[in-house]
Amino acid sequence: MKAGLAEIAKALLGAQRVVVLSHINPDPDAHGSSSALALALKSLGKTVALVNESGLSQRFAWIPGVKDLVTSVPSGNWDVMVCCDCGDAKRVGDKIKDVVLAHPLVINIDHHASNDNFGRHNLVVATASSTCEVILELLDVLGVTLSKDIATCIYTGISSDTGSFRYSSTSAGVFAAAKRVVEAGADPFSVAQNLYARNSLAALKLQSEALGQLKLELQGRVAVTKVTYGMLKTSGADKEDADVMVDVIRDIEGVQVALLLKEDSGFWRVSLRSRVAQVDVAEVAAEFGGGGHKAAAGLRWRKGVEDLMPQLLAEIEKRLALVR
Ligand SMILES: [Mn+2]
Repeated sequence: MKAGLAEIAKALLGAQRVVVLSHINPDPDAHGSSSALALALKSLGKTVALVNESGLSQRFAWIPGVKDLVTSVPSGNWDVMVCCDCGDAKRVGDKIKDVVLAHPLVINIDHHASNDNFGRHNLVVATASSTCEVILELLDVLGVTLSKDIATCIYTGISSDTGSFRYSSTSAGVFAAAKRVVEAGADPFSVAQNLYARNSLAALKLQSEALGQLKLELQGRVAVTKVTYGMLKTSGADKEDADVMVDVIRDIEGVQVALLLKEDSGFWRVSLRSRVAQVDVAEVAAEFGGGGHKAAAGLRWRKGVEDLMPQLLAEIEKRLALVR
């Protein structure tokens, strides 16, 4: 059994009132893992608050259990706080972070290699495809029966964090976990429709605008584009519609690293993707205060992007020099 698993199960079984959190701007793995755990704990008779500081966006409203989500920790005494898919405590959001840091019993369940083990108990499995895959192991130790809803949550996080079973994290264990949750009632077709086949026209217009801005750097090995507020306005798309752009430009033949610069209120949000082992974008992002995974990472930049780009490209170039 993985280190941390038994003590986390013990802490959760001994608790009555549990807060389950996930990171701001939640992706399907954040929603899926936290919702699966919340549903599981409820099935064991616990009182559960499912909390996300950013709240629920309509595009993910189909994920089971998310309708119960609230944006701050409800008052009262909570025995345990569980953070799902958060590389560090700040990821829960600026307001909730202090509540988490002040709590004596924080459980940290994650798969980011950069995780700083901020919990009292930590279950960080960097080889796992997704936090949902880790949660599935925990549910077994908790003795939870997989309902169709729990299974759907877990399948959703695994599918999304593996890029629909395409990324290098797609191990035999991923398929074993997927098999189990499909047998328990998760429907791959309906999850795929919800995750990948609900693009709005506005999102496609934004993509076309962002592709118009595409630049190839370092002899075509780095693709860069940006999404400004102006582009969101003219296309009618929302901020989340921009996120997928970085994966689109990463998949251009010959591109090894992709960068997407998104304008936010007072800062730039930069998404980094790598297709080569020599360029660990979590490491690159960490140079600028960010973090993430080897192949997918992010950072925030408070100054102009004109300052950032040369520095960022220099860090990437150093690492690309190691690629044959
Ligand atoms: Mn994840």
